[in-house]
Amino acid sequence: LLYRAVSGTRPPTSFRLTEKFILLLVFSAFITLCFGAIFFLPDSSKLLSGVFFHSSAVETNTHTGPDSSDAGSAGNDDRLLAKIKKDHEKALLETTERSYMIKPVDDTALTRTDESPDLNILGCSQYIMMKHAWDSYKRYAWGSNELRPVSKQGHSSNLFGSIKGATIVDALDTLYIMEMFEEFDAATDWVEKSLDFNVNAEVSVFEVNIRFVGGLLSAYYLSGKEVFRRKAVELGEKLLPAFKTPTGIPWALLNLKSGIGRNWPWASGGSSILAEYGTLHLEFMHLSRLSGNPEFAQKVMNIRKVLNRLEKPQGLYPNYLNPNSGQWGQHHVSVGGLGDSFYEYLLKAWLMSDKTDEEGKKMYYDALQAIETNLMRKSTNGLTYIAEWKGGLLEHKMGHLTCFAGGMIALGADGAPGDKTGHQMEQAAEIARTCHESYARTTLKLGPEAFRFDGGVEAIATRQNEKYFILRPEVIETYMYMWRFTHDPKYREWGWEAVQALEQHCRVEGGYSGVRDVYASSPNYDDVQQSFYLAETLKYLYLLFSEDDHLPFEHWVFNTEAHPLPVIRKDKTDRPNEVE
Ligand code: DMJ
Repeated sequence: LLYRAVSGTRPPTSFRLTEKFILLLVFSAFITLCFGAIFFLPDSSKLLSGVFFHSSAVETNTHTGPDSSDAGSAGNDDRLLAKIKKDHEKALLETTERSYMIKPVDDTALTRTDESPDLNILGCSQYIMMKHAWDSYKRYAWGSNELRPVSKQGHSSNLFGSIKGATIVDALDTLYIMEMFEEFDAATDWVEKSLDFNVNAEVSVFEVNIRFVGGLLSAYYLSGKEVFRRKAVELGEKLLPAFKTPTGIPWALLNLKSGIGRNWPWASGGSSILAEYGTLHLEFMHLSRLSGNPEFAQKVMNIRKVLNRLEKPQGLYPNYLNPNSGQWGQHHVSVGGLGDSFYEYLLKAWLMSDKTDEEGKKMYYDALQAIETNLMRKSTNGLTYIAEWKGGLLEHKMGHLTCFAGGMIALGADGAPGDKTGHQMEQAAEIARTCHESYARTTLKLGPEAFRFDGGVEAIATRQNEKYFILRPEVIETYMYMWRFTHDPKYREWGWEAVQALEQHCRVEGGYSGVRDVYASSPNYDDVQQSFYLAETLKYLYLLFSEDDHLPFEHWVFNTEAHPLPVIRKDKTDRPNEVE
């Protein structure tokens, strides 16, 4: 594929360019030689044997290790293959040597107690990807929120105001889970010395909550280091003024110093957004638990009260709600952007409460029923999708963000009321298939930001501004849940396809970059390595190829940024497997 992409972009333009043509042939032969291990694979089972991963190891070392000149200039096939083998063996040894145990730090944080299995080769490749993403961030953007992997410098989004280090905090638990303890210790040291929330700047309450509070909480529960608990509670307290509205529905934006909040100017008449105010619950319940301050829990429980008093059109939750009047704004409903993680948190609140939060459970299954009735549709050729709803009219578009719903529905299927478990598992599998198609139907084999089911197309982006891919996790997240619940090998195969596409089209010398058009013949980089790539995409890939009892769902619930939070047990005697 890479050979075709490279040679296809530089065709000789006429016979007079013979010299260029010869140069191109030499170049192509060189590329073929270097990546022969990938291209001569005859079938997917060989792919799954990790040969592709070998080249990752070489690339990692070329960017970071002292041997880089070797690998970069190698024209000799034998030398190159020997190096690939050596690097691979080294990487495999490192990962299999690691103990692979995650120890509980308190009475709810147990993950596993059995013997440590060897990390399989596929999990190992995600470790190598994480290493490249992390090392690049560390080298070029340490302390910044994110990395610009092409221009090799820091990148700061205004979502975090002047808080720094989003990638460090977002990546903490992935580093821990992959047992990259040296890197984890460096990140911990940065958190201790440099993570500062005393900033006179406006932040997104939602983004800061899911990435920073969520990241710190997970790091605390995994490692037991007090600094993470302290920082999480400190930041949580700084977010509390966001709830100072007549209804208690929080503002989207908050100045952390003045405590003054407001909403996004574009959001339907000053409304707050469902996916933002509805995605605080898990973290805030844990903040109350860890701080002893009930205020966090009270704030998020009040959000539910307000929602439950409101009439819902067709049982659906509009994305906009005015925090002053407590009335819905524009009737736009979406399981993708603006709505998505609200539904996710209803289900996960119930699961995280050890299935005691009956209100969350009812709200989730009722909402899912309304979504099925009003938004879920099947295309002419049988692809199930979740459309968007605008004042009663359907827009036959599904966002990449919406693809998380396959995993969510699978996670909730077991508790579905009536005898709907099988039905919901089928829905989840169909959504996973549709989202896989959205990747498979592109040139780069990466999914567009949104794809449509109208005008004769299915699962294809038709608008230029919907063709980009920013390293988002949702499709891989769904593969991971589907794999855990079904063990159908196709989910690992699909995940492996994504690994190959990421390596071929997003990996650059300075990290991983998003691309502007997944239908283009070669990548046009957006030059951003999103922090959620390390927090979510690489973590879900790693878990997809790990054993099921690594962060088992009975003990852990993932927040919407893939930060694992322990189930809060209702009764200590109910935990025979847990270490006291
Ligand atoms: C992440 O920050 C979270 O998953 C959020 O819920 C939605 N978007 C991004 C990743 O795409």
